[in-house]
Amino acid sequence: MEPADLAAREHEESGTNWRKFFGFSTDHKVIGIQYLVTSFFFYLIGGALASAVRTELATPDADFVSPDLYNSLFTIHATVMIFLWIVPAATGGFGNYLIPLMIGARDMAFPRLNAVAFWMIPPAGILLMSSFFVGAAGSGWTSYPPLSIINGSKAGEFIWILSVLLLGTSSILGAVNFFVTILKMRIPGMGLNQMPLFCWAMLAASALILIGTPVLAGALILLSFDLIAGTAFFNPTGGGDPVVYQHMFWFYSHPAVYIMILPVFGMISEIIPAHARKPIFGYRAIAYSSLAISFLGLIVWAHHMFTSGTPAWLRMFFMIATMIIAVPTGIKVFSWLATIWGGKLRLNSAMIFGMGFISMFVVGGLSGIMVASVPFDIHVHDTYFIVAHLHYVLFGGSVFGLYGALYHWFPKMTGRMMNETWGKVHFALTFIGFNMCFLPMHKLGLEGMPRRVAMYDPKFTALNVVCTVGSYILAVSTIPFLVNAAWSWLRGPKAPDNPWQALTLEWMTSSPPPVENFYKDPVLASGPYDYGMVNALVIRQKMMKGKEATTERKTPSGIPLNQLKASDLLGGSSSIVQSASDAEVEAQTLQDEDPMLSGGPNSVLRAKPDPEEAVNPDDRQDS
Ligand code: HEM
Ligand SMILES: [Cu+2]
Repeated sequence: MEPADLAAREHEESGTNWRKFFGFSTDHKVIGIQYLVTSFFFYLIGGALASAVRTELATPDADFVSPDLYNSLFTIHATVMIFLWIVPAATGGFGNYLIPLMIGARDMAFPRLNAVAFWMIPPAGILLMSSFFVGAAGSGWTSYPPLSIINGSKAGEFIWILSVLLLGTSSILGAVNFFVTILKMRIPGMGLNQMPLFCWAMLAASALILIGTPVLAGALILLSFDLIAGTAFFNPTGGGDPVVYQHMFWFYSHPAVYIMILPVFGMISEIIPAHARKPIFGYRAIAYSSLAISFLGLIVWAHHMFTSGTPAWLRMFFMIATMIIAVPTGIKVFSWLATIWGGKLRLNSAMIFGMGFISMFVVGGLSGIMVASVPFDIHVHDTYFIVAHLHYVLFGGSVFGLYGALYHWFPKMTGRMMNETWGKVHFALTFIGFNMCFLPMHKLGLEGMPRRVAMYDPKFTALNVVCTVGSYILAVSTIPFLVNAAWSWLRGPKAPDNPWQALTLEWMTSSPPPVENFYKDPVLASGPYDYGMVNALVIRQKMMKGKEATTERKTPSGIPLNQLKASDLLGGSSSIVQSASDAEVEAQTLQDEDPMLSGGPNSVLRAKPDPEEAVNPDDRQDS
């Protein structure tokens, strides 16, 4: 296309046609934003339900709502948060928006299927919310029979099943699309080991969706027969077995926690190196640990059933398998920390949410290892300890990560920058509110406060008040975000194409990108995380030389090399980086002394160019 055309086209698009967001679009970027906005809307609804739950729990008696309504409130709260917020936002939202851009494709493999998958979500959500008119489901998001078959309104329960079936179908259609797109549509030269880590994470999460969700669908369809047709698959009064439902449910729903966290792990792996200005530590370790988590995630489901009469030898297996998941998870956490370590951190909103993610997720991971241990779990099962654990991983983990990702990619999606000050206010309120709301629940649980009950022993009142106040702070914390996002989208300063100087391909096109993503086919000029490589290494080499030669070698401005401070090295015309000749830079290409420990280019853990199809001819086998 001629430059003149480009300008004209850009103009045409920048008069952003907002109507496209309300119609059936097959553009993955429009669909991604549709997912994000819709799921955020449901997040607000889920949050309102949570506030109602916490208001009820501010006092030991059931005085704000009836116990029945309370049951519906926490059931629909959890269902909305999982199936209408985190899963669609993390996979459908960011997955759709980012994957084609990151791999240099023009769209997803099946654009119409993609739109169909999205358009199943609003009706499912509306259906679920409307069930409040007939008495919404109230047996918990797990919907265990026989309770769910006899409890409350059959209509509400049936609507709940239909809604989750629709959402599950949408999720499966999305996963097929991600799978094919990632495997088949990467630009030439991008081998699997040159993919951004978000794509690896989405590959692992999509595998879980494809394997797990059909099993959930099976369980729910059988449950609906028990509910309305009087069959007895799970109903013990007719000879059915409720524990079979639990197995089928958790065969999906344990992997589901990884469906909710793996994509966020991927986002964190993009955000941290970009704002720490360092190559990611352990590329392959992070990539393959996603696959390991995905596999292990499939064989641990019965850790939710330690108290369901599961035989001892089986509990042993599930306990050990569950604890092993801490290994690949720890590999990721330590790799992120090593990436941050010694980095030149930019503490903007995206990064502080990213770092908040790491710290809060680790708390949830540690309580996870605790509950994985059978003797401990028998004590805390069905207490507030579990509620604390799951919120540290799902809110402290997934939601913090999603916020970080929203700040990070907002400029790309909208072409506008967000306000940093309000971003930090948002973080501070979220962090304080979150910990105030959920930290005390560990203690409540250890002292025996049961979950899913509207009333409690008055001795628990004080801590419950703290939790409730924390939840109100959390509710308020969304206001600065909403105002910031809306104002920035309409009025914010224009975003450059690559405001973070990031290296993945989505930053190599305009902000927002044109309809077909790239004006010209993108070229892989560097690995996805080669941040600060040349400068950082030149400095390092120079300092090594400086040490040997003591005072003899000086910078052009006369500072002996062994007395250099980092600030002397960065920027400025007399800086040592500038004084290195190109040849010198080239000669010292990017070797780190210890490949085992290095996060740099010769790290044993780093992505290597694929000799079969590398872009750089030097990396080719035959050249
Ligand atoms: C080191 C990793 C983890 C371990 C060892 C672990 C272990 C466990 C165990 C054993 C339970 C069952 C406790 C019980 O019901 O008595 C549980 C519950 C739960 N976990 Fe984790 N977990 C881990 C990570 C995660 C992650 C990453 C998420 C989500 C992002 C998550 C979400 C949940 C949820 C939602 C529940 C409660 C389910 C319910 O009963 O409603 N967990 N976890
Ligand atoms: Cu689990």
